[in-house]
Amino acid sequence: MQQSLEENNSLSKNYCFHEVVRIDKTSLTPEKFFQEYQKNGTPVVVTGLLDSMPVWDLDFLCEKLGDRKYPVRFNGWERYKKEKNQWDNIGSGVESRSMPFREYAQMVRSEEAYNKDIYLGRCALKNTPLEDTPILRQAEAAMGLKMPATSPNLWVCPDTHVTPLHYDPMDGTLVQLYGSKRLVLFPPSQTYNLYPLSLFNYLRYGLKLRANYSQVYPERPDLVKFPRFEQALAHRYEVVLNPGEILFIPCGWWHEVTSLGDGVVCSINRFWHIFPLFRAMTTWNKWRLHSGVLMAAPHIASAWLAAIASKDREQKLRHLIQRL
Ligand SMILES: O=C(O)CCC(=O)C(=O)O
Repeated sequence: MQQSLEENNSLSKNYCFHEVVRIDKTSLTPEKFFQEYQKNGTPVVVTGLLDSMPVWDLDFLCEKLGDRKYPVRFNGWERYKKEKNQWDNIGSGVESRSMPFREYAQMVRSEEAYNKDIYLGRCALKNTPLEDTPILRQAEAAMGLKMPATSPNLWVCPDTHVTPLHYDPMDGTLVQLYGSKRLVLFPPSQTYNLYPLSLFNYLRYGLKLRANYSQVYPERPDLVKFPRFEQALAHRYEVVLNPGEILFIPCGWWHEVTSLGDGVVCSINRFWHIFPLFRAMTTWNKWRLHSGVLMAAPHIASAWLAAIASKDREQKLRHLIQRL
């Protein structure tokens, strides 16, 4: 990856950042993707594979998903004034309400979603008309991706939403479909310098406050509280993902995602089993997270029992599976 001399226009503007390499479909082969990116776990943006994708705007999504219900996260803006270790929940742990897609689309159109930072995040497209999009399947095949761990997930929000700095326990592909997203990334080696939330939160709060999230706000870091973050800044990567582009995010890579655009922003992502096995075995961040989930086992078990006993069993169980 080449070093960019461009200055970062964010609050940490005194620091350079590295650029994520972009590779066009014309020079991509599954072998090249494996040798240069997947084998070692290196992020890359692939361009040109989705040029004939339909426009995934709100009208298109309402037509395809209309009355299907999805859990929608009510973040609210107040939380961003507090330290993250004072938050009640984070990411998939945020309180959500199930609602028809059409109702969420109306919230985006009326700006209620913007005013209250309401996010339709990580909603499985399984069993919907959008589960299997042939162009996307061909794109994944062109990258040589073979072992999906999940179905595609939909992410829809107004511009300005920020998904806080975190990492995932699997490889991921983030496919940008409408509007753009700016991602700030740090390699797994910087975990200690990014002050992850404590693993002990799992014992106290279950999956609400997960340890794969950083305590630092990378755009306005408090270097008195988090002095080691200054070392992480030397390893900062940044990329703006535009419609039709696919970002490969290897397991353990930290990323913060800011939605950009004018109105609605839409992406899908998918998680993949880590390949090759050697990288899966040696990615410490993955094991760190799995040990946290074990610590949350009593909370998870009681939530499942409550869901099984509830009248709305199917809906609640589906919701719990998504939160895992
Ligand atoms: O787009 C987002 O808001 C978050 C996506 C993400 O974290 C991922 O694809 O791993």
